[in-house]
Amino acid sequence: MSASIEIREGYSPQNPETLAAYLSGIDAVRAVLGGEPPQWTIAEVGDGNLNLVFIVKGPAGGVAVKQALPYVRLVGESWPLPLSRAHYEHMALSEQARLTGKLVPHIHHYDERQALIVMELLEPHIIMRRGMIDAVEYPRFADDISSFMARTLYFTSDLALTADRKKAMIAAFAGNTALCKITEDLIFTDPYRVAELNRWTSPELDTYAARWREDGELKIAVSRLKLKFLSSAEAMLHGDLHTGSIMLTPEETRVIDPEFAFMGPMGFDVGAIVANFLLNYLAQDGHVESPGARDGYRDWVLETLERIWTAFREKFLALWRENPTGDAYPISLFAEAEGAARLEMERQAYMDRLWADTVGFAAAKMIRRILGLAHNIDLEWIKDRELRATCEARALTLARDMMVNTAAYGSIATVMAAARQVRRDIAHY
Ligand code: SR1
Ligand code: MG
Repeated sequence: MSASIEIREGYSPQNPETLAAYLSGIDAVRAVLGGEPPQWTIAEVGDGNLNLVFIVKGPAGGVAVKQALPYVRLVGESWPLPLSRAHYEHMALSEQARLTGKLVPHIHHYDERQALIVMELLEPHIIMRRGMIDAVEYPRFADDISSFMARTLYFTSDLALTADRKKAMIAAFAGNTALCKITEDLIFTDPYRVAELNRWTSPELDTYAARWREDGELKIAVSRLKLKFLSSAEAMLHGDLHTGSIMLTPEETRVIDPEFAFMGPMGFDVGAIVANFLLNYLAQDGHVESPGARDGYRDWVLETLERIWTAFREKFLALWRENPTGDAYPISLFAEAEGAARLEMERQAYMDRLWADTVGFAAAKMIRRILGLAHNIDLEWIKDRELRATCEARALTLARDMMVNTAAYGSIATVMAAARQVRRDIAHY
């Protein structure tokens, strides 16, 4: 944590009154909203961990306004956080828009000094995590998110970029250190030690939390992952790609909130999706309305996860075959038939390594949502504490095994089978 709250000249946190006056001075926003400021309705709706979020509606349309606060909203002013995260979010959103088009919200206006982004209002889209808690199926999602990940990760990697452009991207995102530090501490370190902000379902899971802190094998495994996160600048990551960072309808998907963006290991983004699908799968028992009511939905969650990984792998490989423009694996070295065949084998091996990273990072992200500071409502909203603890114990057990025995999880099918098995194995925490 940095020592004091950032003071930026001209910056002030908005409220509904100040925001109306501010937006009335921006032609592009006035055009979207229509009418005059007194006709606009403005509500602060932020329920995330870090920022202010306003929904603004006028006679002609609406916008969403996101403004960074100089501290972590979830914790308060005792945890300062730089406003520069809006700069990195804007840069990542612009790059993601270039690479994926309509899979991210349109930006109407960006104000660097106010650390404020005015975006397309996503309506009737909802946060995916909420939809999955209500057992809503999203038939387009596997195709959309696999395209998003394949395109953003491939085209910002050394497979597509020349070394100078790749290094320029590393330089551009290198300053997002405070957001990376949150991840380094909250995902890779705190759940495995006594830390002030840790929390879990207590006393039910006290023995689990203690065992996780004493587990040398697990702490080595998570430290290897942390080293990879710290040192492997493979591609531009979204950096926080959980189901709370996705807004969608059954027909349309938008990825939001890339303020944790930086150049890091690809498996971290893919692992976030895997982790959040597994957590939702294991949380479904806590939301069952009547016996068997969620059986079909649980299958949909795992089958969609399988489709996401399979489609991602295929799309990433296709991009590599069609766009071998980077300085890694120079195509001129593999022109003849034998070289081309070897390169194809290497591509498959590359994806296998990326899968192994994905399994490890997914495990780390599951554990942090149960033993660390920031939890998932998939589990938090289970009212029956015993049932919730049982769902969480299953997730912890699966995640531990994925992290220390990653080699046993060589395919998405093995992960799906293990998720099904852990529900059968653990009847009570
Ligand atoms: C203090 S921030 C906690 C978490 O919220 C964000 O969504 C990230 O997941 C971060 O780790
Ligand atoms: Mg977020």
